[in-house]
Amino acid sequence: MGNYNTTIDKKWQDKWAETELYKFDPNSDKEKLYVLEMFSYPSGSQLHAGHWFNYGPVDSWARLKRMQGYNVFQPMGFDAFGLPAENFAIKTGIHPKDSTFKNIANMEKQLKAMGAMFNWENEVITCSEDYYKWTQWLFLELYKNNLAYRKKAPVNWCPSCQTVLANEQVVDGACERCGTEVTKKDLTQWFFKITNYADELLEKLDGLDWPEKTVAMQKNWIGKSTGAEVTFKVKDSDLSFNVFTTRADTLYGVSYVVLAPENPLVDKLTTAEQKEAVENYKEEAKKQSDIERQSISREKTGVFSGAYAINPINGKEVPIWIGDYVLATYGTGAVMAVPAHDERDFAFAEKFNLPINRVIEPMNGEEVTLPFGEHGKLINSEEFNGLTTAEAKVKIIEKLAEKNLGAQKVNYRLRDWLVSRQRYWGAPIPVIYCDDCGTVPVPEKDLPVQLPYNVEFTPDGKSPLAKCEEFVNTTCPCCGKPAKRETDTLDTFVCSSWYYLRYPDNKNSEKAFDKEKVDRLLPVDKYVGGPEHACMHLLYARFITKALRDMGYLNFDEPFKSLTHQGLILGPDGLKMSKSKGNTISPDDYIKEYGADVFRMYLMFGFGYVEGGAWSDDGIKSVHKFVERIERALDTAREAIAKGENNKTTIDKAEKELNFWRHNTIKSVTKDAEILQFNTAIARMMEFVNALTKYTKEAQMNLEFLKDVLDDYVRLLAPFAPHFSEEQWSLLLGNTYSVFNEEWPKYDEKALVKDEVEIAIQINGKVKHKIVISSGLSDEEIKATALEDEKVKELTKGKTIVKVIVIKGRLVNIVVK
Ligand code: ANZ
Ligand code: ZN
Repeated sequence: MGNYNTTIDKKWQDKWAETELYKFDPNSDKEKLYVLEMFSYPSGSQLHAGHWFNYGPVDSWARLKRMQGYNVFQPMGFDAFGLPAENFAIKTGIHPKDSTFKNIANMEKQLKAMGAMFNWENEVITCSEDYYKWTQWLFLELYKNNLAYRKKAPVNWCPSCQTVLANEQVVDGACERCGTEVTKKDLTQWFFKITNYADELLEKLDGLDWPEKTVAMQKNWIGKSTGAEVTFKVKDSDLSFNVFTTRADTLYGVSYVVLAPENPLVDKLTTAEQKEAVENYKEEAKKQSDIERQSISREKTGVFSGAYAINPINGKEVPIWIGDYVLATYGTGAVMAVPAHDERDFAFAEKFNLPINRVIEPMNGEEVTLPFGEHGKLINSEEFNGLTTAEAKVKIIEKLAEKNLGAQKVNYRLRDWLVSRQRYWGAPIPVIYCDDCGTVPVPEKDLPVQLPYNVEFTPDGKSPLAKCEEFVNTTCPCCGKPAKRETDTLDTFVCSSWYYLRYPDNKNSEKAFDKEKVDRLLPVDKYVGGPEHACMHLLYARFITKALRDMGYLNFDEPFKSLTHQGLILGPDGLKMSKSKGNTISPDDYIKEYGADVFRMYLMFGFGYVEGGAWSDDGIKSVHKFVERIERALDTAREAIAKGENNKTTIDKAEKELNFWRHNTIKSVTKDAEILQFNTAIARMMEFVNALTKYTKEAQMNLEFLKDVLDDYVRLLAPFAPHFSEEQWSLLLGNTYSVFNEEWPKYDEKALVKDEVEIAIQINGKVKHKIVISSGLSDEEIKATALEDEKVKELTKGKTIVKVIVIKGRLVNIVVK
C-alpha cells in the first residue's frame, strides 16, 4: 500500500492556502493567462462527476501553464439565481436564498478538496447584492443606449415553469428546463437588442479558436439570409404588404401568397364571407408550436382570406391565403408561394388545388419532377427567360425597384433576447412606472433594487414580486409621486453574460469593473465548459461584450479567444447519469477511498477530454495501482540516493537509456497536455515508470544523475497529481517548496537520438546476425565494423565477398560467392 491518501491532500491544501501560493499578482511581469471554467449552478449540494471533469483537468492545464511561466488567473464562482433553486423551494418550502447559500458553502468545500488553484479571493456569486447591483447597472446602461426596450409580443410561455422563455430556451418546441411543450402568449416584456449586433456576431466567429460545431451552431442560430423584399398590393384596396424571398427569380411562378395567421393584416383584408373560417383557423394555429408549423412532413393547413393580391412583376391577380407554415416572426410574416420550386408551397398547392407554374429549368434543359428547388435558368418569365437564377435575382429586383416595389434585403433568424421572467429568484429589473413620467429607470445611486426576502413565490403566472406590496409601491425618482416598480426579474443568462468581467475586480463597490484592470486580463485565453450553451450563454456573452465596448467600457471585441467543450461522463451503464436511474457517481466517496489526485488522474486518463465516456470502477482502480507504482519506484530511487552506496560518476548505456525516456516523456507530455489531450500524456508518464524501475535494478547507479531525473519527473507529474507530487517534491533531498514554483522541464533533442543502433547483417539477402553500432558512423565505417565482427568473419569464411551494401540505420547486406 502506498502512502498517498486524503491526509496528503489536506496537508498540501492547507499549506497552499496558508502560503497563498496561487494568489494572483496583477502587477507581475509574466505574461497573463486567463483560464476560465464555466461557473456552476448551486442547484444541488454536491459537485458531480461532470463538474469534476470540467474543473479537474482544466486546473491541471492551468498548473502546467503556471510552471511554463504564465501569470495564471483562474477564478471560480456561482451562477446562483434561477429556476432550480426556486423550484426546489416550492417543493420543500426552503427559501431559495437559504438553500442556495448552503449549497454554495458545501460546493466550495468540495472544490477546495479538489485542490485546484482557484483564485478564491476573486469569487463571484451572482445572487449576492454586490453582484446583482451591477447586473442591474448593466440593464440600465443597455436601456440608456437603446439596447433594452419593452414591447408587447407573442412570447414563448412554459405552462409548467409559469414563465416566459427566450427563443434559445425553447428546444424542439419544448421548455429547455422541464420539457413541457411551450405555448404562445401575448405579453409586454423586456428585450435586449442583440439583433443590432447580428452581423458582427456572425463575422467575428471566424477569428475564434472555437470548436467547429459550436461556430456552425451560432452561425445557424444567427441565420443570415440574403434575399429581397417584394411588395404586393391588395386588389381593390389601399392595403399592401411585403414578402421576404430568397428566390426573386421565381416571381413569375407565384400562384398565391400566404400570410401568417398572426399577421395583423389578416383581419384587415379578410372578406366578410371568409371571416368565420379565418377566425377559427387563427384559434387552431395558436395551439401549434413553431417547430410543428415548419415541419415539411406535416399535412399543410390553411384558409382562403377571400382577398387577392397583385403580382408586381406582371400585374396578375393571386389569391391571398392564411397558412400556419408561414411564421409571424420571420421576415415579414408573409410569403409569395411558388409551388413548382418550393417543397412546402408545393404540398400546400396540391392540398388546396392551387396552380403550379414552372419558371425554372435545369441549365442543361433536362426534364425534372416538381418541386424543383435547385438553381437553373428562367422559363415562362417574359423578358427574363434564359437568365440564370443568380442573374434574374438581381435583374428582377432592379426592375421592381424602379417602381418602388422591391429591394434587396438581408434577414436574420436571430431575434431580440427576451430577458424578463415572471419568477422570484432573479435580479429585479430596475425600472419604475409612474403615471406622469412613464417608464423611469432607477437612478444608479439607488441600486441595487433589493430582492425582498419575504415573498410568496408559488407560481401562478404572475410575477411573485407583484404580490409584495412593500416592493411594488415606491415613489417616482423624477416627480416624487407614488409609483410602481417593475415586478419581473432578469433572465439568469443576463447574470452570466458578464461574470467573467467581474472576476478581475470583484470587490469594486464604485463600478461594475475597472476598465484598466479588465483590459489587462481579458479576453479570456481559455474557456472550458459544456456544449449545451452554444446558442445561449456564449452568444449572450459575446453580445454584452460588444455592447459594453461600444459604450466605452471595454477595449476588446470578443470575450473568449479559445473555447473547449469537455465531454460527458456517463454512468457505468453508458447512460447519462441521473438520480432516477441510480447510475450516478459520487466523487466524494471515491476521493475518500483513493484521494483527489487518483480521481483526477482517472478522469484525465480514462477518457478523451472532448469525448468523455462511461465511468468504470476498474478504470479508477487501475489508476490507483499506477499511482502506487509511481510511489514505489520513487521511494526505491530516493532510498538509493539517500544510502549513497554503489554510486558511480560515469554516464553509460543504462544512463543513456533512462535519459532517453526522460526526455521522450517530457516532449510527449508537453505536446499532448498543451492541447488538452491528457490521456496520452498520462500514458507516457506510465511508460516512464518502467524505465525508472529498470534503472534502479542496475548494480551501480549514477546517483546525481538519478536525482536530476527524479526532479524532472516529479515536475512533469505535478499538474496532473498536484498533492501527490508536492509531497514527492518535498521528500526529494534539497528541494524547496513548492513544486509549482518550479519551471516546467525542457527536453533535450540530443538525448532523443539514441546513439547506438542495432542493425541486421544479411548474407546474400538473408538475415544471419545482428550487431550494435554507434549511430554516428558513416557507410564506410559501418561496412568496416561489420566485416570485423567475429560472427561475420565466421559466416563469410572461405567465401569471396563480392559486394557490401549498407542501408543506414537498418542493415548491411554482404553478397558472397
Ligand atoms: C419564394 C420562394 C420560392 C422561396 C422558392 C423559396 C423557394 P431562408 O433561407 O430561411 O431565409 N419564407 C419567408 N418568410 C417566411 C416565413 N415568415 N415563414 C415561412 N417561410 C418564409 O428562407 C427564405 C424563404 O422562406 C423565402 O423564399 C420564403 O420562400 C420563405 F422557389 O420565397 B421563398
Ligand atoms: Zn413621475
